[in-house]
Amino acid sequence: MKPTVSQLRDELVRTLKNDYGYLPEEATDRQIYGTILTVIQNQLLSKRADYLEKIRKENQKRIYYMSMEFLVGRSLKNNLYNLNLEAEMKQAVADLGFDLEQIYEMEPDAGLGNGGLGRLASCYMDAATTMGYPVTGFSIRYEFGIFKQQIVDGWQVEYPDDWLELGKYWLAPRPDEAMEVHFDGNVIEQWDEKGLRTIHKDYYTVRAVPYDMMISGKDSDAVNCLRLWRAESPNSFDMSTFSRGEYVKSMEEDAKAEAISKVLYPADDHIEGKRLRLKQQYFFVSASLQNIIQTHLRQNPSLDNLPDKAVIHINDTHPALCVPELMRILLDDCGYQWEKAWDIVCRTLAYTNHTVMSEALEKWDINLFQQHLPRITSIIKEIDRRFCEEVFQKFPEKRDRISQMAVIGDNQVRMANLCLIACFSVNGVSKLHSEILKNDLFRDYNDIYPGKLTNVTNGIAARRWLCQGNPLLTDFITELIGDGFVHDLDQLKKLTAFADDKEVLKKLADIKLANKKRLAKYISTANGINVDPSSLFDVQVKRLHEYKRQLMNALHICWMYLQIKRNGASFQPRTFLFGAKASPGYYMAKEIIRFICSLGDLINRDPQAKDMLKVIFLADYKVSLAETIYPAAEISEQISQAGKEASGTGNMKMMLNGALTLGTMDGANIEIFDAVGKDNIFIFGMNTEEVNTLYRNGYHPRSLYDSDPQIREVLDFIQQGGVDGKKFDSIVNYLLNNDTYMSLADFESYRECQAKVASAYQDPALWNRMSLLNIANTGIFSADRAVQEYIDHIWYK
Ligand code: 26Q
Repeated sequence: MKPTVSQLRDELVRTLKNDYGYLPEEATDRQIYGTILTVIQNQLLSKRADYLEKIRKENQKRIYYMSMEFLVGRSLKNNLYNLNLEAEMKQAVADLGFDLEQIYEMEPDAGLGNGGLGRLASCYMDAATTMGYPVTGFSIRYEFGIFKQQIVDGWQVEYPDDWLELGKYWLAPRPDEAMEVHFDGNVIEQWDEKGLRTIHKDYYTVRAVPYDMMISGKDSDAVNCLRLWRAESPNSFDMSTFSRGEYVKSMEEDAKAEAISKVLYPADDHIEGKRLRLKQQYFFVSASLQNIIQTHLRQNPSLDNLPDKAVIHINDTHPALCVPELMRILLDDCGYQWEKAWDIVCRTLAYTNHTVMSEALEKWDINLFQQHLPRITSIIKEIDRRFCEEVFQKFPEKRDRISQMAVIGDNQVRMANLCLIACFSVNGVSKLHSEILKNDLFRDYNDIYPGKLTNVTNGIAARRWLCQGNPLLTDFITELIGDGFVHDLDQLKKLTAFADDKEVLKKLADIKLANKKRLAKYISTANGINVDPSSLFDVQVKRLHEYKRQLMNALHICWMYLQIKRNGASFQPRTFLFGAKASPGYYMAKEIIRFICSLGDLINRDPQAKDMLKVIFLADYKVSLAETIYPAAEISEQISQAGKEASGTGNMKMMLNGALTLGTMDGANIEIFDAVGKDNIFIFGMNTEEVNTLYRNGYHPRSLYDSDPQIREVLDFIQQGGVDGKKFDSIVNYLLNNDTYMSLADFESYRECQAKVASAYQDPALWNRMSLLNIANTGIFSADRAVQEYIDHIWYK
C-alpha cells in the first residue's frame, strides 16, 4: 500500500531520530537528504523481499545483465516517480520545513559509466523492472565514477568523482554474501579418484563484497537489483605478515586488492591493454558467476538445466571472460566433462556488440592473461584449439579464414571472437550496425552459424527522458491523448492528429521556450553567459570522439562567423551548445574541446556576431545535466561519419523532446528517418557505401582545400591564429592529413543542410509541425520495446 503524506512524514521523523538523533527543527539539509533516501531505500528493500518470494515460487528464468558500466544518474526523483510518491513526499518534506526540489539537486549522479553503453544498461534495467522481468545487473562498485570535468583556459581538467559520500544511501552492503576471486599462481594437473583434475595453486585471493542498489519500475511490483562488487583484501590485515613485523607490506597487499574497484576507466575509444582493467573484468565476472551458480543451485539439483533457468547477457566484450570462467566453474568446481560444460555455456550466454571500429575491439596480450589468469588462459587455448579443429573439419571452405576467426592470434586474445564462438546470440544495436556485423565484420561467423547474428535496435527510458525531465511537455501530451503513452510509447502516434492544430503547435512552442529559458538560466550561472532563449538551440552532446565529428560542427560555426565578419552576412540567431567529456589520454579530443571553447571566447564577445551567434561549452556533461539539456534542444546534431556510430541514443532522447535531427545516414538515425519521413528530418553527407568507396579510392582532403574556397577560408583563418589568437596547427594538420572520418568531404553538404535548417526555423508553423511529428513517432525507440525484443528473441526464446 502506498503511504499517505502523514505516514511519510512520521516515517521521516522516526528515521531522522533513529539515524541522527535529531528532530526536524535541528536537522540540516544534508541530514534530511540522508533521511529521505533511507526511507525510500527501506521501502524498496521491503518490496524487493516480496518480489523475490514471487519469482522464487514461480521459478522463472532469470536474466543476468553483465556490464562494466551502469550510468545510473540520480535515483531519488526516479524512485519517487516510479512509486507514485512524488507529490506526497514533496508535501511531507515541506511540512518538515524543507524543499524537495533542493534535495533533488543534492544527489550526486551515480556515474558508473562513460556514455551510451552504460546508460543503455540503466535504461534496460528500468524497462525490464517496469515490465516485471527478473533482471539482475552485475557490475563494479567503483569508488570513483566518471571524472568530473572542468574547463581551464579551454583545457579539460579532470577531477575525481567522489560520489559515495552522498550516494551510499542507495547501496546495501552484503558482506555475508562475499565471494573469493583468485589471481596469478600456477596450474597443475593431478590424478585423483575422479580422474585427471586441474588445480590452480599459489594464487592470491581478492574478496568481492556485494553492494546492492534497488531498481524500481513504474507501477510495478518488481524491484530488481543492481549488484556492485567491491574489492577487498581477504583478511583485512594479514596477521602472519603483521606479526613478522611486515606491517607496511600487509597494508600494501590491502591497497593492491582495493585498487581493483577504485576507479572507472574513463575511456570508450582506443583501448589500451591495461593490467588493472583486466583484473577488474575478471574480478566482477568471477564473483558474479559464482553468485549466479549459487542462486541456481539453491533452487535446482544441478547445473544441467542452467540454460533453462538463467541467461547471462554480455554487454560488449568487457565481460567476455564469462565464457572461460563459466567453463572453469563447470569443469573444475562441478566436475563436468568438457563437451557437456561447453554445451551449457553455449546455451546460457548472449552477447551485444556496440562498435565496429577496430581500435575499440578488445584484444589482450596473451602473456598478461597467462600471468594473472593461468587457468582461464588454458581454457581459452582449449576453446580455440577445438574451434579451429571444428572449422577445419566441418567448413573446409573457411580453412583460409581460420587464423582470422581464431580466438588467439598474434599473441593476443580476441574477446569478440570468443563471444562469437561461445554465445548463442550476437546482436548489433541498430539495423545498419547489425547489417555491418553480418556482412562485414563478423561475416565468416555468420556463414558458419546462420541465425546467430541478429539485431535489437537500442531504446531509451522515456519515463526518465520525457516524463521526469520534461514535465511541461508530459502534462501537455497527457492533456491531449491521456497518459497511456507512459507504459506504451507507441500511443504518442495519437499526437499526429494535432499536426495542423495551430493552438496545439503554439502551446508546443511555448513549452519549448520555457525549457530553453530553464537551460539559459543554468548557462548563465555555469558559464556566466546570457544566451537568447528565442535563438535556435542547436545541440551536440555526447562523448568527444573524432568519428562523432564535433570538429565539423565547429568548422561550420567558424564559417558562419567569417561570413558575418567579412561579408556582413546575417543568419537566423543560434545558440550552439556542446557537451562532451574526452578520454583523459586522448590528445586530439582535448584539442577539439579547446578549439570549441576558444571559438566561443572569440564569438561570444564579438559585438558584430553576438546577436546572431553564441557558442557554449557545457562542462561536466552527465545524466542529470542531460535531463535539462534535451528538453531545450531544437536541433539534435548526429553527424558521425556513416557506418561509425553503432546506434546512438541521444538522438532518440532529443527526438522524444521535440528536437529535429540533423544527421548522417548512420546508426539509429536511419531508423529515425524511416519513422518520421524525409520531410521531418535533415539528412546530409555520404552514406556508408559512399564512405567506403571514397576510402578505397583515396581521400584527398588537400584537393578539397584547393578546390573549395569556403573550406580554404576557414582553414586559413584557423591557421593564421584567427581563433582567439591561439594556434591550432594540430587541428588544421589533422583535417588536411589525418582525418579518417573525412570531415572536409561532408562539409559542403553539411553547410547546405544547416542552411535548410535555418530557413525551416524561420517558419514556426512548419517547424512546430515537424517537431510534433518527431515526438509522435518516437514510440519504437522505447526501452520497453527493446527489452521486449530481447525477451522474445533472445532471453526467453
Ligand atoms: C574497453 C576496454 C578498456 C577501456 C575501456 C573500454 C571501453 C569502455 C566503454 C570501450 C567502450 C566503451 C563504451 C562504448 C559505448 O558507449 N558505445 C556506444 O554504445 C551505445 C549503446 O549501444 C551506442 O548507442 C553508441 O553508438 C556506441 O558508441
